Amino acid sequence: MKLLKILEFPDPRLRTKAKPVKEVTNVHRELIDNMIHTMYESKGIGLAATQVDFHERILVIDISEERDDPQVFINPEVEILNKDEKSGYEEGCLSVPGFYEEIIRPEKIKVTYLDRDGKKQTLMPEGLLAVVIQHEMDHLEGILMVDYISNIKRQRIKQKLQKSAKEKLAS
Ligand code: QAP
Ligand code: CO
Repeated sequence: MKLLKILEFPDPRLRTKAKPVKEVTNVHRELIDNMIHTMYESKGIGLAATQVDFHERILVIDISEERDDPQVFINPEVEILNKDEKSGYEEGCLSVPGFYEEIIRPEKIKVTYLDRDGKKQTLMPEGLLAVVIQHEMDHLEGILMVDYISNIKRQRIKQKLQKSAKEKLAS
């Protein structure tokens, strides 16, 4: 298994819109295994292919306490079941390390996707899983958590991350 490099905000590659997976192949399955490994090593609960600079529509998520229940979503599509029911959650992002912000999103969604065998699946997730799916699907559109917060806060986060990236390069 390979540890993949996770792109960090404001890397412009995070703004790439991912293309649908035409057919789930072993190349995809190998990437998925590496993404799951990378998510666990980084103590994450979700990772989108965009974040590891692969621009096809793939997500991996594990919200289990035991970290032994990886879920794979290929070509996910979300339907918002109730536009008026929203809730806030303190979100983090492996591409925005060290920062957490409350983001308001719809609560009730239905997700249709392919699993790692290319089989079509449907899910009506609740709570954290619904939040993480929406957060990760944003990545496939080139949208980041920081796009939902004020410009001033986003600028501050950008400066701090650029500063630590520079320090890491120099060390
Ligand atoms: C998305 O994000 C998410 O800053 C997944 O230093 C997370 O796994 C959606 C992480 C929470 C909703 C709620 C972040 C790890 C992990 C950090 C993650 C960090 C280390 C983020
Ligand atoms: Co993220």
